[in-house]
Amino acid sequence: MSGRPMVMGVVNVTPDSFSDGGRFFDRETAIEHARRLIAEGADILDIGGESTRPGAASVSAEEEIDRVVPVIEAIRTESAAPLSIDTMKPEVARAARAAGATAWNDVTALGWAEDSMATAAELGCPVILMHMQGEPRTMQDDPRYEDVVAEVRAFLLGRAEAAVAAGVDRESIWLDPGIGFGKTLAHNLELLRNLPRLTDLGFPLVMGVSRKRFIRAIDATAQSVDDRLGGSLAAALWCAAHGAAVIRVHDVRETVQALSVLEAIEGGA
Ligand code: HH2
Repeated sequence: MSGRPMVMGVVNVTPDSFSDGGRFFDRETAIEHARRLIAEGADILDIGGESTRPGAASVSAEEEIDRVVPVIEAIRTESAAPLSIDTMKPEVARAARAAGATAWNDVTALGWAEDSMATAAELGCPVILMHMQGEPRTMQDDPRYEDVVAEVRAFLLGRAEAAVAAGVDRESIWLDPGIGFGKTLAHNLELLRNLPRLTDLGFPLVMGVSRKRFIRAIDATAQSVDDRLGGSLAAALWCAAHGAAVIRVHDVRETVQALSVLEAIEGGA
């Protein structure tokens, strides 16, 4: 590995169940959070207005735009940090890009809408194509694969080729195996063990392991997402040591520190 991977800090602009103060509260909280992640060393922020957790309710494009655009505009006025928009909807990606987002992170690999591919080509920014089996609401019901690594690899390559055919610049494509998206613990571990079979596709690899449920499946005491920092760091270091280009995380400060220590050790080899 040369240099540490980029750290992508997660900024959610989704309603706060403790808040009855309406969107202003969520917005201000998100902007404050984004500032903190930049100060903690995030290389890129991933802004999302719709949760992709299993069972999460879906949100209209208008609502999503209403959530994320003011946050992107606010961050843009005070920072030049790269910002990705985490959405499956082309109209949200378009609005976010107009507001200053510099990349599109799509958990459906540009497969959600008819015009997703064409929109990505038109926006002309980096795009993250992620693998998911099924759809968020039901994806964890009973995921099955013959060979999870081969299938995820073939899917990602197929989507990358389709994106290039639709006019997306090859250099703008990043791939992500979608840890936890329609995968059992065994599937997630198999993918993590075989990262070189994904990096050898020749595209930067994005990995989202932070606070995910597979950590709870390994450590039953990690019921709450707040109990999963140790597992998140272990997985982030593994991904970094096996060629990931970007690690998507909630705990930016701790991850930057862990990656810096790994880099220092490797630098002395
Ligand atoms: N994971 C989540 C959302 N978006 N995007 C990419 N490219 N890769 C991922 O692994 C990924 C993603 C879900 O993360 P989670 O921590 O469960 O939810 P949230 O986004 O609300 O933090």
